[in-house]
Amino acid sequence: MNLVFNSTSEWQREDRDHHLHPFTDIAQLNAKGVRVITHGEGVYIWDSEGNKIIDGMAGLWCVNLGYGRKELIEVATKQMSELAFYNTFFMTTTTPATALASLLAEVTPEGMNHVFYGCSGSESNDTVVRLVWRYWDVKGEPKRKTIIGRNNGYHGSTVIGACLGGMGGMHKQGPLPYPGFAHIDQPHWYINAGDMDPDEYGLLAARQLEDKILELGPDTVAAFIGEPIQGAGGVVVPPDSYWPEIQRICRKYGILLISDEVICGFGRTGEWFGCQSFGFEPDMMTMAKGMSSGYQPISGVMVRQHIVDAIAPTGEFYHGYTYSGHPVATAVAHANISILRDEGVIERVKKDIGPYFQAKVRELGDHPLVGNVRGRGLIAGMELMKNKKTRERFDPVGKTGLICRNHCFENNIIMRATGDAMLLSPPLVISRDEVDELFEKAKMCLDMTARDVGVI
Ligand code: PXG
Repeated sequence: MNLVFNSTSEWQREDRDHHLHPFTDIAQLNAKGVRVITHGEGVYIWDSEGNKIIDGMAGLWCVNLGYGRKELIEVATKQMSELAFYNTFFMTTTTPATALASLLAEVTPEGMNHVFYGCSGSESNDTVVRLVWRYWDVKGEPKRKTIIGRNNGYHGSTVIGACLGGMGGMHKQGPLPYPGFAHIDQPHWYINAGDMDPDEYGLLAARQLEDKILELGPDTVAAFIGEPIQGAGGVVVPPDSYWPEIQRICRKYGILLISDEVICGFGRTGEWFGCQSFGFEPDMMTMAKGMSSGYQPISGVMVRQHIVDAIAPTGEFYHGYTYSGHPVATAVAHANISILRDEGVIERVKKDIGPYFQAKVRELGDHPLVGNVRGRGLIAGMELMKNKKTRERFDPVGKTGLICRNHCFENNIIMRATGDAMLLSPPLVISRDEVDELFEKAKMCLDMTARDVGVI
């Protein structure tokens, strides 16, 4: 079987003929031809035409240590030769699976001492749901089944991930969400709040949770799940008042609070976890992406002690994946987290490169197309507006974002578009010079977009 093709057009042909891509308009892709990425180093990737591209999205919000870290490659190679696979079912473990669990207990918030492993954020959110249901069963409150998420929240693409999330497009393509999943608004101050004080709006947005709990009946609600900063939904940074109020409401009605840290976890916001940036203490956290800097598919749910204590004495929990705690993935994640810790990568996001990046992105707030800039650490969103003075949006929303994304594509910078928000989430190891390059290119693409849509 010939697995190696010689030219971009051959790769494109084979890809078109045999590969179904995630979240992709197939006809559109086939008309254009796929871009073939061949290698990466630091914050750059290269395509099969030799273009060097600055990756403002760290792969897919995940390559926190950047591409080509030798230590991670060596650890994977060594682990594969020692023990490429063994499972963690049936009273067994492997040394990397346990070593990583122990390290995770150290770097995650106080009181979180146990991890349940998966291979993707979606899988781990399925695990969260199984754990939530089990918890309330063993606590003697089996009526508590409903989980509340948020519109435009993203928790993955499995059936349950899509139920937890609030992506209308995904829901429409299935009979989703299933009963037992409910949603409140996202805390999007700029779009929803007019001139209201952000903290006042944060409280208002959080109180929708209380309204929803009362509407559903407090004794039927099991948990609330949210991303500290919504990522795929447009880098929606809630006002500071939001999360403490959400926590207060969860505690008041005794419902579990879940932080989906798949994007925010492992340093993205300048703290180890997003919940620490926003001052709340979840009962469980979903982690993936930055857990291994994307070098291996791995995820986990961190579970607070009181949940473990409730479930542990009650017999078998019928849940798990063949690759839960995969030895190569856990070995690589262990090396990745050790580097994040020992090299002070997250400290640097908090004190140096994060503030530098945020100052730079806020300069783009002066751009005629950019109505709102938001972010923390090394994550940012810029909302493109038809008229920033009157906060008039483009119609339809999304077309301008796509135009901008296409300019980025042509000019060798990766930015993601959600609606008309342009998003950045570069590797945490990005240098100041690379941040400068990123924003030079971003501004150029914004200028081109502004000309296309007649804003300058
Ligand atoms: N939770 C959050 C907060 C995520 O961002 C998932 C769960 C699911 O993880 P997996 O590993 O199953 O994909 C995610 C994933 C985008 C994009 O276009 C974002 C994600 C995935 C794919 C595309 O922004 N986030």
